[in-house]
Amino acid sequence: MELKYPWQTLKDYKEILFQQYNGIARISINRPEKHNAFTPLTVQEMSEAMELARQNPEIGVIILSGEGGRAFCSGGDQSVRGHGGYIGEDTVPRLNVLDLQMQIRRIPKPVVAMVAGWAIGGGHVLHVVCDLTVAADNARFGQTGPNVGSFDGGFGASYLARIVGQKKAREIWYLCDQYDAQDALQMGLVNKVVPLELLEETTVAWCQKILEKSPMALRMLKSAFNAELDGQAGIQELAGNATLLYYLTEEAKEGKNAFLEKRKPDFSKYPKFP
Ligand code: S0N
Repeated sequence: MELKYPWQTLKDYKEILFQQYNGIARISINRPEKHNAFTPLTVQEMSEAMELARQNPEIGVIILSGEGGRAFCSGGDQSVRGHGGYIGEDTVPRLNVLDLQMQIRRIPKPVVAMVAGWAIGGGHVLHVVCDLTVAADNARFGQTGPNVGSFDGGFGASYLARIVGQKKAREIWYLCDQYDAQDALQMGLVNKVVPLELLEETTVAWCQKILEKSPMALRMLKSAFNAELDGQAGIQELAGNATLLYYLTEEAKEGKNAFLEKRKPDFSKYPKFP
């Protein structure tokens, strides 16, 4: 799939592309010969790129995608799956995609999955944990775990059930059927379906719309959506943002200044809102 926009490389990696265009970062799995199955290295690189995108003040939204136009991601690379996880060059078995899922969920910038072709297994879970999914008309979705001796009982099950409902989520996992883009749209699994040739354009247009919005409002909303589902960890994320906002106030600065100036703080002029 030829890209239409002049994406610029932010950093070179072996198994992913990490690029930016107009405030949008694109992290794309670059293993099209394996339908973009991930190895521990792929995940490690995605994780680093995600952190770089988080820290980069120029970046407001992140696109997750797969190269080649035939697959978003086909999950863990079964050829390197060993005893207790996926095995990289250091011979240590890892399930590090679970950390990446958490990172996507907690990064305070929207993450948009741009899905062409297969989103299967752990690859399906990756799009599920993204904030939004724009799918091409050739996209196909599904879980394979019970066929290949694997399962994701975390976000891959519980968050999926929040999106499509308990019955449908159980069907997806128990039957391991594949669903086309229209099926996915109907069950609320994706936000929009477009012809493959319009996938990049539409996803970028959605990202540009997001970039016009208040970054603080988006940050608060993302953590609020998470808080409802994530228990204590979700409250911690939302409360961290409340602290950030409080630190921006003169009222909070009076407390810090008084400490540094070795005087009693004077909060008397700050309103006691009803
Ligand atoms: C996607 C499928 C249905 C596409 O079929 P199609 O179009 O017939 O293409 P193929 O000829 O099958 O594939 C083309 C080439 O790509 C290779 N390939 C595809 N997928 C993988 C893969 N996942 N690993 C390694 N190679 C893959 C094919 O082998 C082929 O190469 P050649 O031509 O050289 O033979 C079909 O490809 C398919 O069903 N793929 C497998 C999908 C799958 O089962 N994925 C793994 C599912 N499990 C996970 O993802 C683990 C989940 C996970 O990560 C996790 C989550 C929570 C807790 C733990 C874990 C954990 O890490 O285990």
